Amino acid sequence: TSSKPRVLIARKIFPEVVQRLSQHFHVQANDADTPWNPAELVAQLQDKDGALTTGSQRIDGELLAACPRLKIVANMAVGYNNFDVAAMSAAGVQGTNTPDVLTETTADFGFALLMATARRMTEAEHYLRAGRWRNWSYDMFAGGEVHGSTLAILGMGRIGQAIARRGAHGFGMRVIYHNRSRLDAQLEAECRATYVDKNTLLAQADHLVLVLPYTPESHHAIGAAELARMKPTATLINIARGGIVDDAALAQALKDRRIAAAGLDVFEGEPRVHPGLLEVPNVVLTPHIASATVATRLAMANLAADNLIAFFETGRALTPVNAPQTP
Ligand code: 8YV
Repeated sequence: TSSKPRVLIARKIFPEVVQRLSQHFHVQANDADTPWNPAELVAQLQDKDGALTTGSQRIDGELLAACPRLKIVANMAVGYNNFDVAAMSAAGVQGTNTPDVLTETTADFGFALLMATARRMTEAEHYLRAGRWRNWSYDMFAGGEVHGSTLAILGMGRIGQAIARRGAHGFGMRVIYHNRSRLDAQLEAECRATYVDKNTLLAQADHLVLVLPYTPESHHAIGAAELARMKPTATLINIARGGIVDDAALAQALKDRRIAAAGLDVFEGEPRVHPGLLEVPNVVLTPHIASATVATRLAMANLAADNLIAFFETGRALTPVNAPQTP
């Protein structure tokens, strides 16, 4: 009936989730593989009560001013740096994300990227595919050790802890971490992780994994100065957000072998990639796929949908990221 809330699905998602949402709402869905630009998004959103977005859609004060009916935006991502949370709260708009459902899958990928980077897997595959493999050589693609090495984690939330567990329990790694706040003693013991300051983390890392949210404070948390503190044999893994690493500084450090290698799933200004990163061999590059298993992406879409359904049925979202003011 016409009393159903109007919901925009701003990116193409699983047809079964669109179907589910259609049972509760008047749904309008973007069927294109490309995202709407900001002007198109506003045009589609201005008569909607709710929206399902992905991490690349900016929800800010300007957009909210043009969408007076909007009450909730459900992000199909755990990160929500695309939200201007203060502007949403002031406008009385609920934001939600998709925590927990992607934790283990994303940690698996972080570990895969760490191992591929340490053991130079993609570089070696390119060599093989290019028909250059002729002989065994004692130092052919000799990389860095994973088991028994020091795993350094910057950002010790759910995903950071899941990576720590893999390293400590599966690979006998010594785990150190830095975070805005220290874990409680029981969690530290479960993760077998030791809290250190950021400079100690940088200096002692054999493999430094970034799993922190992108905020004004974490912008370029890893730049030239931080890279200079790392061991020349160290690797850097970013599965968090582009912008946390200064990609120009990283490309230079990789070129100069200031660090051994990097594994990157996220990039400043993605889907563009800094040209310097494409030129160096000692980097493993993937197109923001750490949460991309069929099961996890479906769980993320369903949790975003469940947030919309619960919010309109009960007034309460399941996984809110803010407490909007009531206008
Ligand atoms: C998403 C992510 O696939 O959850 C996150 O924060 O970065 C990924 O899982 C991406 O943001 C699209 O929403």
